[in-house]
Parts: sequence; C-alpha cells; structure tokens
Amino acid sequence: MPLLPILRFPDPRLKTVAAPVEKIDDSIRRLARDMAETMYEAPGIGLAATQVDVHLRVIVIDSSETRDQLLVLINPELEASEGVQVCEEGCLSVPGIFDKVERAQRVVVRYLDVQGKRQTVAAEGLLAVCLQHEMDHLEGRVFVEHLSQLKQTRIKAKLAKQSRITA
Ligand code: GNR
Ligand code: NI
Repeated sequence: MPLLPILRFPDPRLKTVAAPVEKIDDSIRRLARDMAETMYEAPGIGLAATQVDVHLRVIVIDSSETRDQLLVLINPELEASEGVQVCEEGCLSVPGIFDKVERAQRVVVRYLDVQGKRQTVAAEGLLAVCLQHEMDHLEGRVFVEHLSQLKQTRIKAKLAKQSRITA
C-alpha cells in the first residue's frame, strides 16, 4: 500500500474546507487504509485527509500507546464539548514545531465508520485533543493558527529555512 505525501504548512491547500463523504465505498475504505499506514509510518497519532490533499471529511486516529486502536471517522461532527485543557501540540504538516494550544477537555463526536454505521466517541485528554486537531484540519485550520501572529511568522521562517536545507 502506498504512503501518501503530506502537505506542509503554509501550503494553501491546507486551507481547503473538506466536503462530506456522500457514499462510503471501496475508494473511501482504500483512502482510510492508506491514511492509516501513512500515519503509523510517520509516526503520528492522527491524520486528516486534508493533509494528503484529499478534501473529504475523513480522519484516522490512534492515540494508544500500543498503536493498535485505530479509529476511522467519516463525516465527524462535534456533538458536545466541555472544560478546557492546554496540550503541547505538533502536526505532521508542521514538522519540528511544537506549542501549547487550548482545547476542550472533553468532547463527544458523532461519525460514520468504514461500514457506514453511525458511531459516537466520547473522549478526554489526548484523544480529545487529537479529535479537535483533526476536525480543525477538515475546516482548513492548522494548529499554528491558534498561536499569535508573531509566532506564526517565526514558524513560517523556520520551515522555509528547513526546506532550503533539505531541498
Ligand atoms: O502526531 C500528532 N501528534 C499530536 C500531538 C499533540 C496534539 C495533536 C497531535 S496530531 C499529530 C498528527 C497530525 O498532524 N494530525 O493532523
Ligand atoms: Ni495535524
């Protein structure tokens, strides 16, 4: 199975708002499989289709220590959220950059699984952070956009310098 190339911030394609999946067929299941493989290989704890330049509402997440709790969420919707937590976040689209972001402590998310069955996940802590981080990607938002303009400018400069070195 192919690994998918991941878009890097500030690629304007990361700003695309993803469209709902209309029909969960083999092409969607293949996309989810390829995204999961790409996430595990990276390694990361989540990946949104937006990051692999597919603008459909599909997310894969595995925030378990054992890397055996894959969640595939299609058309996820935030049903409830409460509390506040601050977590140091990173993003596969913003390599080498980590900073604190404020998020809800607990969320309830409704979604369709790869069989098209309605599911609900209630999460707190890191899984709740990851769900919010991935749902942001589907709205065209990257975590650094929660930071100050000054930090965003510095991050763009640092990433531009990195890509000159690695080019
Ligand atoms: O791998 C990832 N780690 C992470 C750590 C803290 C908060 C969020 C994340 S998600 C990130 C993978 C990614 O970029 N998903 O979009
Ligand atoms: Ni990310």
